[in-house]
Amino acid sequence: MISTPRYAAERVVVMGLGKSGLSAAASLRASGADVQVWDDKPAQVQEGIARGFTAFDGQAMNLDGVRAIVWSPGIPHTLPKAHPLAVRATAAGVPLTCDVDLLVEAQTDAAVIAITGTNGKSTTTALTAHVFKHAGRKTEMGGNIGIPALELEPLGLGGTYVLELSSYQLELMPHLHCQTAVLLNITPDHLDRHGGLDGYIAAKRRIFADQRAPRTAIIGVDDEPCLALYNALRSDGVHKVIPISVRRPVPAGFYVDNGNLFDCSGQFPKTIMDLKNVARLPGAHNWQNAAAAAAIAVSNGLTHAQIIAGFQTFPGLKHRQELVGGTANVAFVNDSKATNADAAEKALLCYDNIYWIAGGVAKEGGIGPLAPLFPRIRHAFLIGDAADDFADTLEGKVPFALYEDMESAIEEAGAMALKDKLPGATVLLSPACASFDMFKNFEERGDRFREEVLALWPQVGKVA
Ligand code: UMA
Repeated sequence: MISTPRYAAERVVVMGLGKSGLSAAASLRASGADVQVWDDKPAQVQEGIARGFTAFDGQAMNLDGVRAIVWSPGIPHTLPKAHPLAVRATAAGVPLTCDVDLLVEAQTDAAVIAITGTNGKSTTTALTAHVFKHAGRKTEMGGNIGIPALELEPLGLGGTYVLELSSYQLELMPHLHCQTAVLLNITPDHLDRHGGLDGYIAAKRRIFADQRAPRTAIIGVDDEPCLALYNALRSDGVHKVIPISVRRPVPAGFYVDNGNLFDCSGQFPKTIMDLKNVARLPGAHNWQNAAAAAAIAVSNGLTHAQIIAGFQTFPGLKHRQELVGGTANVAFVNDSKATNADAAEKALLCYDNIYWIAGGVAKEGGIGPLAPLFPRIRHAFLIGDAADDFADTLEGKVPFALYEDMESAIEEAGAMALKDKLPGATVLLSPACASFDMFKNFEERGDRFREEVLALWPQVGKVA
C-alpha cells in the first residue's frame, strides 16, 4: 500500500466508494488522516462504515477544514450536471483530487510514465509495463487499469509507475508531473462529461501541462486533434516531442509500415521488428500501441533488443482478443471487452473463418457497420437482447442461430469449428454489445467464456 503522509492529521472526504474510493480511504487512514466517506448509494456508505470509516454528513455538507475531496473519477463534477458536493466544494475552495493523484503526490522520487488516448491506452500501458519489467526495471502499473493506485507497491527512487489515465482522471490530477506523457489518439468520446469535443481534447491535453524534465511528449499524429497538439507542443520550446504514426514515416519518431516497426529517433532509421510476428498483439489496431511502447522504452533508455524480448513475451490483456487456447485448427478467443461494433470490428479484421459469438445490449447502429466483414464469418451464434436485431442484419448474408444462453452458443460454435477443420478457424466471443442483460459486466462474461471453453475442451488450454 502507498502511504499518503501529506494528509496526516488533515480532514479528507472520500466521495464514491467503489474499488478506488475504498482503497484511498484505507491508505489515508493508515497515514493518519481524519477520513470521512460518502457515496450516493446507501449500501456503499454502509460498506464504508463496516470498514470502520465515519460517514460524511451528506445533508449538512460541512466542508469546514477539509483539505481535499478524493473524488471517484466516474462521478460528474462539472458536466453534464455537477454533483451537489462538487458545487459545494468549488464554492468553499476545497480541491477535488483522485486516488491516482494521491499516488503521484506521494511518490515523487519515482519516475512516472502517463498514458492516455481514446483507444489502446490499456494495451499500451500493459505492454510498456511488461517491457520495463522484462528488462529488469522496478515497475508498477495502474491508474485506469488493474488494481487501485494506492494498492501498488511504493517504489521510490529508481522505480517507474506506468499509469493509464482516463480523461476523467486527468481532470482530477493537480499533482501530475510526469517525465513521459503519451497521447495515442483522439476520437469523440465521453462528450457529455466534457461539454463537447473541445472539452474532451482539453482534458486529454492536461497530460502535458506540468511535466517534469526531460518533459518527453509522445503523441500519435494520425488524427487531426492530436496533430494540432503535436504542432503546438513542438513549437512551445518546452517539450521533447516524439511523433508516432501507423500511416507514414515521421522524422525523429516511431512509425509502422506494413507491420514493420521503425525507430527514426536516431541519426538513421532502424527497423525494430515485424509486429506481424507478435502473437499477443494481433491486428493493425495494435501497431499504434506498439509504436508508442517502443517510443517510451527508447526514450527511457531501453534497447531494441529489450523491446523485442518484451513484445515477444507480452501475455496480452484479459478480455481483449485474449487467446484462451486452441487446437491445431481452431483458436478460441475471448474479446468480451468489445462492447460496441467499433471494437468488434478490430477483432473481426484479424481472423478468417470466424465462428462469431455476439449479442447482449446493442449500441445504436447495431452491427450494420460490420457488413464488409461478414464474408469472414462462417457462422454467427447470437445471444442476449440484441439477438433478433442482429439476426435481421445477418439474414441472407451469414448463417446464424439464436441461443438462450452463452454456454449453449459456445458449445455449438466450438463443435462446429472443430468439425469443419477450416484453416485458421477462430471461435470468437466479440459481442459488439454491453453485457448487463446477462452478466454483471464484460469481465464476468469473458471469465465465463474462458471457463466454459476450458471445461468443454480441456485440451485447448495447453497451448494458451
Ligand atoms: N457514485 C456516486 N454518485 C454518482 C455516481 C457514482 O456516489 O453520481 C458512486 C457509485 O455508487 C460507486 C462509486 O461512485 O460506489 C464509483 O464506483 P466505480 O466503480 O465507478 O469506481 P471505481 O472502482 O473506483 O473506478 C474508478 C473508475 N471508474 C470510472 O471512471 C467510471 C475506473 O475506471 C478507474 O480505474 C478507477 O476509478 C481508479 O481510478 C474504469 C472506467 O470505466 C475502468 N473508466 C472509464 C473508461 O475507461 O472509459 C473512464
